[in-house]
This record gives sequence, C-alpha cells and structure tokens, in this order.
Amino acid sequence: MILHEKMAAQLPAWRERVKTLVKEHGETVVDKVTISQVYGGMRDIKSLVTDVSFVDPATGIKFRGMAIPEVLAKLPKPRGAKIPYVGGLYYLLMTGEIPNRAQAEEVEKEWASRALVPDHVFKMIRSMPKETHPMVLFSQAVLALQSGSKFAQAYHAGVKKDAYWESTLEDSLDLTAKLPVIAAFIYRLKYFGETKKPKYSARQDYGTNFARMMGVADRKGYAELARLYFILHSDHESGNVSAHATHLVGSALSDAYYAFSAGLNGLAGPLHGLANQECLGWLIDVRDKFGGVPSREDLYKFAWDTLNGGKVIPGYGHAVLRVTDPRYIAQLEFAKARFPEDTLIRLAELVYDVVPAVLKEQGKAKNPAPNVDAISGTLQYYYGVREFDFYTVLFGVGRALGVTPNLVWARALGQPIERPKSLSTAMLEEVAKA
Ligand code: HAX
Repeated sequence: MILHEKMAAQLPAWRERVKTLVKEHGETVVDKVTISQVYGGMRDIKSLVTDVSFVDPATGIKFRGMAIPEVLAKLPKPRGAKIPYVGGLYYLLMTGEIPNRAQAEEVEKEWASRALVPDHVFKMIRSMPKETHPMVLFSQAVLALQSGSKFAQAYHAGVKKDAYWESTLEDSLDLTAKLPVIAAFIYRLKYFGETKKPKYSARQDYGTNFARMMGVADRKGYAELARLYFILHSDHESGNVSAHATHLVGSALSDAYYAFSAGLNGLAGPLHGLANQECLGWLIDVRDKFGGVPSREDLYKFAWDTLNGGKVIPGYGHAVLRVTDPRYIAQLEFAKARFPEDTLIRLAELVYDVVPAVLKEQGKAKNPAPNVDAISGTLQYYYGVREFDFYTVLFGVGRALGVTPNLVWARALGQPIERPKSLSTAMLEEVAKA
C-alpha cells in the first residue's frame, strides 16, 4: 500500500534524527513555565511535537511547511474540479510530500476499498433516541468500529513496538474511509428520517461521495465545498483540544478508534468545534433584523450592541493567530467565485470590513481579524445544509485527516505515554515565594 511503502522508506532516517536530537540535546531547555500558564490552560507552553502542521501566528496554518494557497494550488485535482482530492491531502499530511495524481488517486482507491461500515454501527445509531446530538451518534459510531481495530489485534498478538505504526496506519485508513458514510447516514436519518445505508462508490472521490450520500441538490458544487472544508479543517497543530485529546488517549496505546472518539468528544465543546454555528447564527440575526445586508453604520452599531451586551463577536479573534485566518480567506474566495450575490456572503464581506475596526476600537481582542469559523457555516447554508448542530460532525470528518497521521507518526517514532506533573495550590504558593 502506497502510504505504507512511503513511510517505511522514510522511517529509518526519522528515527535516527530524533534519537540523535534527544541523545545529544536532551537536557536543552525549550521553554519556561509560569504560574499563569499552569493555571491558564497551559497556553503557549512549548511541550508537544508534531511535524504534520504548524500554526504560524503571522501567516496561519502550514501543512507540512506549506501555506493553504500553496497546498490548494499544488495538490492534484479530480478532472474538471478546482478543489483538490482529499486523498492527496492525506498523502501530504502522512508523508510530507505533495503527491502526483496517481498517488492521490491511490489513496482515494484505498478509501473506497475500506468504506464498508459494519451493520451493527447503523443498527446502534438507529436505536438511539431521536433527540440524541449528532456528535454523540458520531462519536459512538467511531467507538463501535473499534472491534475491527487492526492495531488492537496486532498488539494482543504480541507484535513488536517498532511495527505498531503499521497497524495504526491500517486503522487510520479504515477509519477515515468510513467517516463520510457514517456522517451522511447520521444526517439523512436525523433530519430526514431515512434509514437506508449510504453506499460509497469506488468511481467517485471522497468529496463527491460525501456530496452524493448527503443528498444535497447541487452535488457538484457541494463536492467541491466538501473537499475544501475537509482539507481546511484537517489539522491545526497538536495543542487544540481535539488533536491533543486524540494524541493523549493514543499515547496509552489505545487504538485509533478509542483515541479519535475522545478527540470528537472534545470537538463537541462550545469553546472548540461549536463556534461555527454561533457565527452563522450571528450573521442570520443581522440579516433578519435588517431584512438583508444593512448599511455600514447599522452594522457598526449592531456590532457595538453585541459587545456592550457582554458578548463576543463570533468568528473573530484567535488564541494564536495574529492575522486574518488563511482558512477564512480560502472559503471567502470559494464563495465569491461561485455565489458572490448570496445575501449571507455579501453580509459576511461587510462584517469583514466593519468588525475588525470595531474590535480595534474596543481594544481588547489581540487579533481583531476573522478566523475559520466566521464563514464556514455560511457556505454549508448556501448548499442547503442548514441543520446547525450537524456542522461539528463535518468538522470531525475533516479533523480525522489530521489527527490520524499524527497518531501514526507518534507510534512510528515511539512517543511514550503522556504524563505531565501536577502540583497543588500550596506548592505553587511555595514556588511563588522562592
Ligand atoms: N469579540 C469580543 N471580544 C473578544 C473577541 C471577539 N471576537 N475576541 C477576543 N475578545 C476579547 C476576549 O474575550 C478577552 O476579553 P477579556 O480580557 O475581557 O477576557 C480579550 O479580548 C483578549 O482575548 P484574546 O487574548 O484576544 O483572545 P483569547 O486567546 O482569549 O481567545 C478566542 C480567543 C477565539 C476564544 C476569542 O477571540 C473569541 O472568543 N472569539 C469569538 C469566538 C470564536 O470565534 N471562536 C472560534 C475560534 C476558532 C477556533 O479555534 N475554533 O476551533
């Protein structure tokens, strides 16, 4: 299998590189830790390692060292499409190299051969109460797949530590292949009452399959959006909750299913994956209040009313980034190229023009620019996916594409169980006195 071959060839040099670094510089200090950081969610402490992606405060996410526009330009695309194959992105995240068309299509073929979801997963989802949150169904479904874990089987059969990554790669491909099927099934069941199992077609790519299984009207357009959405949401370093939770649970040698289900549970939180639905909600509030796109003055006042009401302006600001999120720009350009006259898109553009100035005037937010969530829901809304609580499931399908390469590499480089040290408040008070 193509990813296996490529990684197996890269591994000896990587292992040597890490071994030498730790052996020769193991005692070198990387960062200091302050009391505010210990109490403040470990913000900014440099204590994780990943070679898959890096968030540069000044330019945004880099996938394997490449910025979003470069990735979108260089990855091979399905014929007639403008947005690349998701399989190509997976190849890039897994191996660090831009694939050619045949290599990207090879990953797509792997997915097609692994997309069959066992019947018990559908049965389990169908048996849940109607009001169950789609993220609960999604996370449960991932756990329900665990019985097929090749890593768990290999581990129990006593496979050597050096080879853990191989069965983890198998699990990662199996899992990522099945997620679009499960997500689309949850969507059709929960909002349309359809119980039929979606079928993944080997003749279509990941995004096109997803668009068809979701049953949206403009399949071609939505396939492009699905590819873009999954690519943009795949990875954002290791410290965000979904990536870190996946890594942490995986570090106990729990397999990819246990680990990613944990990541999804974190993604479900309102401070993480839920933000996109709040942004769309805010835009819709503006649209409904003014019966369309308001004047600059009215929007300026509305934004100040939000702030004066003690609320944040959703979709703006970022913990790490200090510029407009390139993932926002990629989505805005996508919309402007396809449906520039859409009311919510025109509104989003006006907000982009007005809100950063308001936030600057207020003087609190370190970054007054929009983040990825400021527009992602708007694009889904345009294509008719208007069930807000489903948006985090879409994020989850994308996020799996980033956290699983991290898991495979963590196994390949023998990363140990994660175990930071705790202190009591009294101990920290002692530290403060010293
Ligand atoms: N509107 C109003 N006030 C804002 C703001 C916004 N959009 N962004 C930041 N601020 C305020 C903060 O609330 C904080 O105020 P206090 O000092 O009173 O607590 C102050 O500015 C400093 O905050 P910061 O250091 O600039 O930002 P943080 O790192 O603390 O938080 C957030 C980053 C993204 C959570 C924040 O900007 C925010 O709440 N934004 C709106 C919600 C949002 O868009 N969330 C999605 C984030 C994208 C993401 O990572 N998704 O997974």
